[in-house]
This record gives sequence, structure tokens and C-alpha cells, in this order.
Amino acid sequence: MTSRVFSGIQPTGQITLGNYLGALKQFVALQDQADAYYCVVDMHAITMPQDPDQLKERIKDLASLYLAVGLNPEKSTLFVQSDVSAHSELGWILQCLVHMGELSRMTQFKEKGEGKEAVSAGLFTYPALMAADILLYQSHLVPVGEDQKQHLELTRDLAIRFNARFGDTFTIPEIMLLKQGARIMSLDDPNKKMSKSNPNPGSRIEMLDPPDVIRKKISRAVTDSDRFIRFDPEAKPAVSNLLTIFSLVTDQSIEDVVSAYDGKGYGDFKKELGEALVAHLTPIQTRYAEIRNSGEIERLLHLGAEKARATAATTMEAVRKNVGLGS
Ligand code: AQP
Repeated sequence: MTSRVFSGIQPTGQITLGNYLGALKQFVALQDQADAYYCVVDMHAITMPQDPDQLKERIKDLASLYLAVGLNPEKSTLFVQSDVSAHSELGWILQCLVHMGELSRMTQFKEKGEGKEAVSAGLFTYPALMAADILLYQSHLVPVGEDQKQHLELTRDLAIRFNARFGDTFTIPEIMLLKQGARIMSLDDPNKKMSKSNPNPGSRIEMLDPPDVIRKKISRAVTDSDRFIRFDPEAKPAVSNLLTIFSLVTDQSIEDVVSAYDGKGYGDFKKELGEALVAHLTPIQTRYAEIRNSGEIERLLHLGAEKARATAATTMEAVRKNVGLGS
């Protein structure tokens, strides 16, 4: 049996190099090995306030980027979460299975809710919707960045609990985490992950940043106190993060990058990292501009949603029957 892969990204801002190296790049590699479903998870986005017009555009921006990095709609099913209403339906059923204590332990909820006066109930129950996204497609593998590990563990627990209570219904998914790149850190603080919603744009490289902006952001990235280019995430988290990025965008091992800069200073290293990023991202940006302006994206997303709806319907039929729902 071909294995099924599922993953998604929220259209909550400009997609970062962290999203790309931790998740998107794997999506592309996996589409040749598995039956892949990739989603723009717009209903997750509204767990935090969003401007409706901007959200609509960002959905199309993200879908265009999916294509620009190399996802092929003939190989992967590309769709928007809210176009498949089974996500909400199964999300609700799983909310009735998950425990409040489990949701309270989710670190992402704590981080995103911290210091906010009003936090939506959706932000709290988000992991149940994420579990629904994955389980609906009977997914075997879920490529994500490290920050999603806790949610994936909860998804597995919910699938096991559901199967034990209602009979075998869901495939138990495995998380797929990269050894390198699963957690790209902020350029201004190597103890925080690079994030699209960080208020400081200098903390991240955005996939669509123009070349000069990329160069400037890398030249201003924090480094560590000594002058040596060495990979040591504990003692030198900032330089180690830049080395990880360098290695991933140039397809070289970290050891090779370190030896190429033996005896050189941060200045040369950052300058060449900036150029390597520009070289890697420019072709993606060119393809993105062509796709985003082509008007093709809506048609492709409609086709993707049709296929996703059909797969999800089979799972939902079993879920309703096993839970005892409906007339
Ligand atoms: N810094 C990162 N390094 C590696 N992987 C990352 N991912 C996110 N940040 C990094 C992975 O990208 C995928 C999509 O993430 P998401 O949009 O669903 O939301 P997120 O995990 O909360 O990512 P952001 O960029 O931090 O978004 P905001 O700021 O909106 O919360 C996931 O697989 C994620 O692990």
C-alpha cells in the first residue's frame, strides 16, 4: 500500500525560511514517494484575529508558494482546509474526546496566549482540529517542524483512544522530523524559533524578501561572543543556526561549511550566506510571481478540494457509524 502523507501551513503571514526548511522542503521530497495531501490551514489561522481581505489573499499567496517551491498538483493534492467541511466536523468530534488537561499542557497555546487579554476558545482547542486534519486522510506520515511535535503526539493519543473506544477507524500517524532544520531559530534571538508572526521582521528571512533585504537581515543577524565559526548549538546557538541554514541551502554538510570558513571571520561568512540564500530563493521567487499572477491557482485548489472531500468522506462515513451519530 502506498503510504499517505499529510501536512499543512497556516496563512498567517509571510512564509519564513523556518517554515520552508522545517516543513515545505520535505513536502516536495515526499510527493515522489507517497500519496501526499498538503493543505492551507486557514481555519487554524482564525484562532488569532485576522483581517478577512488579507486572509483571502494570503491563502492564495501560500498556495502559490506551494507550487513555486516545487509541489506538483499532479502528484500532490493541494487544497484549502475550509473547502473541506469534514475538518470542522471531525474537529468537533475529537474535541469531545480530548481532555481539558491535555489541551492545557500544549506549549504553543501557552506561548500564543501569553499576555493576551482575550484568548479564543479556538486557540485552546486547535490541537483537536489539527488531529482531525491528519486523521481524516488516514495519514501515515506527517512532516512538520519540531514545534509541532507535541501536537502530533496528542494526535496519536487521540487516534489510539478513538480506536479503542469505537473500534479501528484511524491510521496512527508517525511524525517526520528532520535531523537538521526542524527548528530554525530567530536571527535576533537564537533561543526563539524563527516565526512569521514575530513583530520584528529582522528576526526572520521571508521567502519573498528581495535580495537586498535578505543580505541586510543576514548581516545584522546576531552572532556569539567569540569570533570562531564552529557548530555547537549549546555554546554557540546563533552561529550554529546560521551554519544550519548555510548547509541546507547549499546542500553541503555542516562539517564542510565549517572547514570552508576555518580561520575566517563572521564578516565573510555572513556575506556568503546572504549570497547563498539569494541564489537559492531567487528562482523560487521568479516562479512564485508567474504563478501568483496566472489566475490558475483557484482552479487548482478547487480540483484539490474535490479530491480531498472524496477521501475525507470515506473516513467520515466510518466515524459517524462507529460513534453512533446521525439519523
Ligand atoms: N522556525 C522553524 N523551523 C522549522 N520549522 C518550522 N515551522 C515553523 N517554524 C519553524 C514549521 O512550519 C510548518 C508550518 O507552521 P504553521 O504555519 O502551521 O505554524 P507555526 O508552527 O506556528 O509556524 P510560525 O511560522 O511560527 O507561524 P505563526 O507565527 O503564525 O505561529 C510547521 O510544520 C512548523 O513546525
